[in-house]
Amino acid sequence: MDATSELHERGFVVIPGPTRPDLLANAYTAAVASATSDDIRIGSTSTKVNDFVNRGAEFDSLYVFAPLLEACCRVIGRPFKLSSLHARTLRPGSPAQELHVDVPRDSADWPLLGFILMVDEFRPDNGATRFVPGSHLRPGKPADSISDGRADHPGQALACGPAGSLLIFNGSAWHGHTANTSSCVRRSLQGAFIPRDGLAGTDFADRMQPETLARLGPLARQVLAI
Ligand SMILES: O=C(O)CCC(=O)C(=O)O
Repeated sequence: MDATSELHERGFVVIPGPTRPDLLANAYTAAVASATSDDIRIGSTSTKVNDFVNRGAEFDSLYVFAPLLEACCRVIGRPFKLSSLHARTLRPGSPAQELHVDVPRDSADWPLLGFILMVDEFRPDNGATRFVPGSHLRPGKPADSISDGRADHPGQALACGPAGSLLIFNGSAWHGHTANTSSCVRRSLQGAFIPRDGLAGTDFADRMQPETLARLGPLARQVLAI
């Protein structure tokens, strides 16, 4: 099945990403290390760092990557913008995340196109994202029919890939990270596109740094709605 059909029918697809994995890992490490506390959120399973639009040129190619924007055209189907782009480091020993959809269907932010750039390889033992293929084609969210959202789902499939892979998914597909039973972190850059008239998670116009703005071309400015 080609990538377009896979995204349409299964609700997710893994393709090679735009950045060399070694350069990506180095840039991620440096960017996370230099973030200030107001942009860092330490949750029960993960540490997140906000706004990877303003954390270095190494990340610029991601949110204008042609296959990602093509996926937005298909899934969102009308003018769209980047809503968020953050780092997520999933700690070793973390349990599985509940299956969920990213936005309700009656939200102004629907349809949502999500993406995850794998800074580390995504494997069955380190928390690879799971999906229930085809679930985006049916109305309803996991909590409507599942009592334990963390439990394995009989129909689930793992989105595994080598470092540098890009996972693209329909935000209505039931998904969540699996348990990280390995002894290492699972690092990723995660983001979402939403309809242009939706409410972005991050106000990129407000946060825009002069040095970022200076290097952004017309496509990036369009995608960021700045
Ligand atoms: O980190 C992952 O694998 C999935 C993340 C996710 O689904 C979320 O944060 O909503």
